Amino acid sequence: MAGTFRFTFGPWNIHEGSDPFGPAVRNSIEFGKKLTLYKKMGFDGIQLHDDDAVPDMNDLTPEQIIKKASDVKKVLDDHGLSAEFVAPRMWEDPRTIDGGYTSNDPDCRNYAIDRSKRTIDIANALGTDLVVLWLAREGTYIRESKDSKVATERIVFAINQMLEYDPKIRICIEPKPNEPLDHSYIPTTGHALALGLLCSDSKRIGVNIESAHAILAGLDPSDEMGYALAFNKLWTVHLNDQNGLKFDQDKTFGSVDLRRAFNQVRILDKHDYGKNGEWVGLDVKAMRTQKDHVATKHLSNSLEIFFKLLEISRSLNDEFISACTQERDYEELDLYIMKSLLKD
Ligand code: XLS
Ligand code: MG
Repeated sequence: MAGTFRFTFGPWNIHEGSDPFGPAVRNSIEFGKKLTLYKKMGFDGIQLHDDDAVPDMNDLTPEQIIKKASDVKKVLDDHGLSAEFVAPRMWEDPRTIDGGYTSNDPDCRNYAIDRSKRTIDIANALGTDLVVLWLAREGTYIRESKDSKVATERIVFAINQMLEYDPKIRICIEPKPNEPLDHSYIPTTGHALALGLLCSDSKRIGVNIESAHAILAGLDPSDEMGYALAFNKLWTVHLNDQNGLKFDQDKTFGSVDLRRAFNQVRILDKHDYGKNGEWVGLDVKAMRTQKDHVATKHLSNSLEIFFKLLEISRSLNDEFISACTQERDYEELDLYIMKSLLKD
C-alpha cells in the first residue's frame, strides 16, 4: 500500500476571481509567471487547455499551432515541468454554444472534431499522450432540443475520430452531471466507462474523476475512484471539495468534508495510484475574497491537507480495523477514524 504521488494543476487554477455576478478582482498573472510558481509550491506537472498552450489557436494553421506548442514545450522544460494532459476548451467559441460533438448543426460538430485534432497535435508537441475531455456543453437546457441516443452516438463518433487521428493518444473523459447545462450526457464515472466500450479502441479511454463533480452527482468521490480503479481506468484525478448541491465550487481539497477527502487519499494510496505514472491534479479555485499576494494558498493548502491525510491514513492500525470489521463493530471503527482525523 503506497501510492506514488506527483502533483499538477492547470493555469486556470490561478485566476482573477471573476464569477457570473462580478468582474475580476485580482490582476492577471501571465502564463510565464505562473510557471515559476509550480515548483516552489511542490508541483512537478502542468495540465493545460489547448489554448492555454496556444492562445488564439483558431486563427492559426495546424502547422503554426504545432510550432507554437513546441516553443511552449521548451519553456516547460526550462521550468522542469511535464505536461500531464491537454484538454480542448470546447465551451467558449460561438460554434459550441449548443455543444460541440452533440450540436444540432453539422458545421459546428465538424468544428469540434477539427479542434479536438488540433488539441491532439498540441499534446504531441508537449510530450504527453493524454487528452482530457470535460464535455462541458454536451447536454441540454431543455430535453426536447436533442435526442439522447443520437447525442451519445455523436460523442462516440467524435471520440473515434480522435482515436483514429492518432493511434497512440489516450482520452480521459471527465464526467460532470450539470453546469453549465441543466443535464449533461456523461454525468458519472459509470457513464464515461460505458461510453468507452462503444468506442473503436476502448483500451485508450479512461476517466478523470473530479471530487466536486462526483459530489454534484450525489456520489461519493472515493467510491467513484475505487470503481474506476477496478477497471484500471483511473488515469488522472481532479481533487477539490464541494459544499453540497450548488454551483461547482472547486474548493480547497478537504476544506468541506475532511473524512470524504481522507477516503479519497486512502483509496488512491491503498491501490498504488501513480504506479503507472498517473498524476494527482488539484482543480481548485481561490476564494474571490483573496488578495493578489495570497491567491495561490488554495493550491499549497490543498497539497498540505493531502499529505496530512496521507500521513493519517498510513498511520492507522490495520489489525484494529480488520478486527472491527470482522466483529462488525462499525461504531468502534467509526470512532477510531474520527479520533484519527481529530488528532493533530
Ligand atoms: C471543469 C473542468 C475543466 C477540465 C479541463 O470543471 O475541471 O477545467 O478539467 O477541461
Ligand atoms: Mg476538473
